[in-house]
Amino acid sequence: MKVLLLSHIADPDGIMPVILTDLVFDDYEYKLFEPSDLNNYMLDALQNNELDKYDYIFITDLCVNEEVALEITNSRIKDKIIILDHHISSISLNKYPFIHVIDEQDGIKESGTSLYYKYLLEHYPNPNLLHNSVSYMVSLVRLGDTWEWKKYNNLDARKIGTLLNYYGIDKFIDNYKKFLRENEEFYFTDAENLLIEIDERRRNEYIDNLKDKVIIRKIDNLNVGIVFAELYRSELGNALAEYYHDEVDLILIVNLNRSLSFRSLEDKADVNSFATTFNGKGHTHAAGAPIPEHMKDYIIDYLINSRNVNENR
Ligand SMILES: [Mn+2]
Repeated sequence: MKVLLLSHIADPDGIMPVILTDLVFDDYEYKLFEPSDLNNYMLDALQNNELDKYDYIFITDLCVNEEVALEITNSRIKDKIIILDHHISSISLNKYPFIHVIDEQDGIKESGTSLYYKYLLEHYPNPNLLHNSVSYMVSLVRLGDTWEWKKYNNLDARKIGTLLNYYGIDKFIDNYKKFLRENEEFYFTDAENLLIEIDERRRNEYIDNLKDKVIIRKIDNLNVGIVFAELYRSELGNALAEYYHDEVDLILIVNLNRSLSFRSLEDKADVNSFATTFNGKGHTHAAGAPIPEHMKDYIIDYLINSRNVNENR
């Protein structure tokens, strides 16, 4: 039985399904995508019949768009593909039998990893999955991804993201494939704990330093705190949203080399709908969007035009 997993490249919630797949299936391949790239991949792969060689196709922490969902419905793969996502922006796609977008159930917020874990437990029971280490790591990833760690003050949850940053995707996967097989209980090694401690200090300094670099602008009747930054996206967005609680409805982080991120506090703006005005999407209080196509060119042109050129030089 050959399995294909397509998942989200950006964070532990997208990466953990690769590790779970490894614990359960012998013969599998995986590919990781930014949300916008998944649709193009699927259209190409459907066109080239590339997916015929797989017996099962899982898509986790991501969802296709309507166009691709229709293509799948009219294809040979419609009975062997399952999409498990928790991004509320895709909830209307639940009308397709192979798409399961679940944001919350039984009073807990779901994540891509937690939905996939439940699915595997139900359909592919395997002794590896029953290790406490696995269920605990799944719960850490879910708490981290849904930001519920704050509610329970579970500091271990955010450590997983820190380790993913340091290990890098491939090493993170290799490390936990082995660790979760070999260990009944989950723990961080001494070296990992040291790394996490150093990172915490760096992160606090980074966030503190950006506090006075926020530019507030009114957009669509919302006060938006805008900041240019590349690191610690979620922590930064939430820290700034708290710091500017009285002045802004949401924080917009511009990472020129990657994307736009929108963050707001529980009692503040719906950033999912705000993000759609930037061709983006996500959750009610955390969303993303691509960098507008010509933004870098505009900045470069502005930079060139702003030069103080002495004509008589
Ligand atoms: Mn997720």
